This record gives sequence, structure tokens and C-alpha cells, in this order.
Amino acid sequence: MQDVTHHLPQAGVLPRKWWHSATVYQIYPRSFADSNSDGIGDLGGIIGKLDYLEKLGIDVIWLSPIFRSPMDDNGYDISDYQDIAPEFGTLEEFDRLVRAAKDRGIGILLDLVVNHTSDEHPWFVEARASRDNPYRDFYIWRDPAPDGGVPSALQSNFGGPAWTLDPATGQYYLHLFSRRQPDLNWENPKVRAEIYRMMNWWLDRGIAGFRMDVIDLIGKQVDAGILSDGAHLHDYLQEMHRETFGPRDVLTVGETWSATPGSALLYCGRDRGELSMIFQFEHVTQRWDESFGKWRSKPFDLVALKASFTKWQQALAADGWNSLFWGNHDLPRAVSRYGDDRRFPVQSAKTLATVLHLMKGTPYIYQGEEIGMTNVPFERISEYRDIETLNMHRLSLEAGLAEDAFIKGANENSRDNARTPMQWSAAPQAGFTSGTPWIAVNPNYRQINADAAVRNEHSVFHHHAKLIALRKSHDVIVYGSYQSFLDQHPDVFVYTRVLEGERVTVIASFSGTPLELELPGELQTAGEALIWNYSPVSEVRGRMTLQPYESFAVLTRG
Ligand code: TEU
Ligand code: CA
Repeated sequence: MQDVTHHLPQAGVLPRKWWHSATVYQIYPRSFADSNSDGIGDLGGIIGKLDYLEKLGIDVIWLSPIFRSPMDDNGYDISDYQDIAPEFGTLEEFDRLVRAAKDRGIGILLDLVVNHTSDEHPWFVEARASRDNPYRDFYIWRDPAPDGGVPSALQSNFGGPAWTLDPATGQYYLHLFSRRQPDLNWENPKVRAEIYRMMNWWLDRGIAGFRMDVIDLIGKQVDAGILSDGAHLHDYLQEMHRETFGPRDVLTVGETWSATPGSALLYCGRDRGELSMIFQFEHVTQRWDESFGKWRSKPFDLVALKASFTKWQQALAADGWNSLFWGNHDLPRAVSRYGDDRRFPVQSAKTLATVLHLMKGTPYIYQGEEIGMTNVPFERISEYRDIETLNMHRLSLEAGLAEDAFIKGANENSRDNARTPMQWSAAPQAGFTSGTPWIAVNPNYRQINADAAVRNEHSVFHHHAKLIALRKSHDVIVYGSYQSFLDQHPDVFVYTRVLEGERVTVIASFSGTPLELELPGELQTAGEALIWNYSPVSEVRGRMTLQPYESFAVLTRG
């Protein structure tokens, strides 16, 4: 799979990469499949589901962190970068997973969490032992303010100050996430050398690349108050590229909440020597409140959503590469967030898949999205497990928010919406475990589960499988230029992809009622029905009636 790098015939056009036509599937190991009944998903569970993933047709698995960790943030707090968390398995099992996946043409992406470590990482244990310990400079320490308080007003992403006092040595250390996730000091060349060594150790084990956690933060200049886009951020990424994956044919994707179309090209422009692509979050954060963030979200606005996608499609049209996603382990379920999970769960989930997968970029499917899994109806805070949700609950109530108002916000946006167990079957605990799951299963598993989806050829699962296969057989889906239409229409998403005389026309309704659509003359065409969610459509006419959440794509040649 990784060696199919060939080139487009025309000069000056993007050199082709294997990951251009690939689809990535994200696994949150803790919630995917439990093979030993302890209620926690594990590597054995993943190996047991590779046939399912092969059937879906994906090319790459992005594994959320599997490294040794006290699990303060479910593995995004690593205490040993070169070992597997015992609850997930062993290095031998990991090697077995890499081999078994490779046999099915699937590569494994590891989650590189190097903005911070766990406070139990030996580097931090050393660093806090004394001010003159050789590892002190692996982290970011500052003296207390003159009144003894925090060195600055900087806030943690999980709420509260980003500084915690280490009483033994009398200084504060920085943590942009929980206090158990101290930030590494990337200005220290020894830190960078250790990380590159570790990355090469994993690359040598045959992995297909890395997803890089909050990578826009590693160049932070704390005293200047600059977190993302620090002066040396891109020097570090270019150095990492040179020292590790540069000569290898792998996929690298950076998580960059701060990225704009302008800064994106610095990370993934083809001559930059940095990353294959990044995750940008504009379509996510445009729904967040300016001051309360995701805990008070704005109503769905298709015009704004389309504008954002179109802007990114255009900005990275000639250089760089987009990653395409609705959800991940930090975000609500796609069908609950952008579709209608009550009235049109199947049709709206298929429409979301169609509009995402037919854009230009590499699509990412978050586990369960392919069967239309939904947000959870948890009613009590005791059902939640996520550190961010629990911290924000405490802080919001202290600030005067009512309990039920918080739960309402959490139902919409808590990270646990994405983290309930994968729904495999109608068996107890959704077939995820024969023990007690670490977080409750969504009660709708009796209707929404992989068993039922695989057996039903009209399911959301088979719709995804078809989209993944279409990308493989149609260069126009991979490389075609993108143009949007009816930008101001509040209920439909319409775009075309064009490559060398081939055109794909995508038409999708986001309305829960039937609608009459007037289409411009230039869109009218007849050809081949590529994908649909009601009945096949092979002709785009000037006037069309769309059923609730109806979507389809037509391929025209010549
Ligand atoms: O997330 C980065 C991040 O900023 C999130 O905390 C985000 O603000 C929030 O989840 C939005 O809902 C990455 C990982 O994806 C996340 O799981 C980790 O908790 C975090 O980094 C720290 O490693
Ligand atoms: Ca287990």
C-alpha cells in the first residue's frame, strides 16, 4: 500500500501520494472492542474486528493513544512512549496488529502526543526532583508571581489555571491541559532529540504514520503569551521531518485548532517539508459561543458550514491537502450534530457521508460513524467519565450554572458522546464486552449496531463502503477541482468536482421536509448515478424535488 507513489501526467500538478485516495478510520481503543472482559477495549479486540474494517474498505487505522499511561486523560497523558498500556495489551500484540492489518492492506497511524507527557513520565519525575536535575529543562518552569500566585493568567484547556505549583522546588510548571499533563519544553534540543529517537523506533516497527496531538502548540512562547504559531514552530516541524519520517512514505496529520487557510499551507504545502495534512476545526468552532465555547452552542447554519468547507477546498486546491471529518473522540456524534438523529437517522447520516467523502481531501471516519451512532442521553453527571466534562461541571456549577443546564450542554457537546462503547450487536452491552463497560453503552444499540448494519445492504455502513470504493475507482473524486453552487441556499449543499472531462455533481438536502429546488442551467446534466440515499438519480434537471435529507451524485463524461 505505502509504495504506490506515482505521478500525474501533467507537469506542475500535485505529485500523487497513496494517502490521497485513502480513507482513514479512527479507533478509540478504550471504547472499541474488549477481548478479555475487563470492560476496557484493547488491542486483541481490534485484531478481532479487522475483518469488519476490511469489509468497510478503509486503508488506514488511526489509533488514539495506546501507550503506558495513568489514564488521567484516557492515554493523552503518556508515562512511557515505548510501551503499551497493560489494559490495552503488549508490544507483541501491537506487532501482531500491525502485521494482521498489513495483510489486509491496512496501515496503522499512531497518535503522537508530544506537547506534554504524564506527570508520571520518568522525565517529569526527575524534573521535579530538584531545580538542578538534568531533566528540569525538559518542562516549563516559572517562579511564582511576587504575591506567590501563578506566573501568568494563562488558562488550561480543561478549565482553571495552566500553572501548578510544585511545592518541593517552589516553582510552577506549565500544563495547557490537566495538571497531570505537564508541557514539554520544545526549546530544549535534548527534548526534541528524545522524541525523534522514539518516533523512529515506532516507524521502524512498520507503522504508516502519525496523527500529531495539538502540534500547533509545540512552538509556544509562554512569556510572550503566544501559544500556537510560535516563532520556531515550523523550524521544529521541519527538523522532525528531516530527522524522522521525511525519507519514509508515511501519512502525517497534525491536529491544529488554530489553523487558518493561510497558516495551513505552512504545515502542509508540498515544498515545506513538514506534514501531509492537518485537521482544521473551523466548521466545528463556528458553532461555539464566543465566550462560553462549546458549552453554549449556536444553532446549525448550513450557509456558514458550506462557506467554511468551500473556503478550505479553495485554499488548498493547488497546494497542500485537506483532511475531511465530521467527528472524532473529542466531538459530538456527526448525525446528532449535523443531521437529524431522531426523525431521519439513516437518511441524514448517509447525506453527511456523501457530502464529506466526495470533497477533495482524505476522509476520516470516527468509529461508529459508519453505522450512524448518536450522542448519549446521559441524565446524571455520575454517568460521565471525561476529565474535561467533569472539570467543567465543577467550574460551571461554582460559577452559578444550574445542574440541568450543564447536563443539557454536555448532552450536546461532551466528549463522552463519542466515547460510549462501539455498538457491535443487539447482545448485552452492545457486544462490546462480556464484563461491565468502563462507560455505559448507548441504549439505542438494539437498533443501531454493526451486526444489523452489515446484514442490511441499505444501511449507513454499506453507504460508507460504497463511498470509500468510489474514491478508489474515480480519480475525479480524488483530484477533481471543486466548485460550489447555491451558496446562499439555507437547505441544500451543491457542488461539482471536475477532472479532465469528467464531472461529479453532488446535490444534498439538509432539510427534514421535501423541497423544490431550482438549479442553474450549467448544472443540468445526464450521466451515471454514483451514489444516492433514496433511489438512483442519473439526471440533474432544472427543477427537482428532494425528499428529506435526500442526496445523490451524478457522474458525467465528456
Ligand atoms: O485535543 C486538543 C484540544 O484542544 C481538546 O481538548 C479540545 O479543546 C476539546 O476536546 C474540544 O472538545 C487533543 C486530544 O484530541 C484530546 O483528546 C486531548 O485531551 C488533548 O489534546 C490533550 O492531549
Ligand atoms: Ca479489555
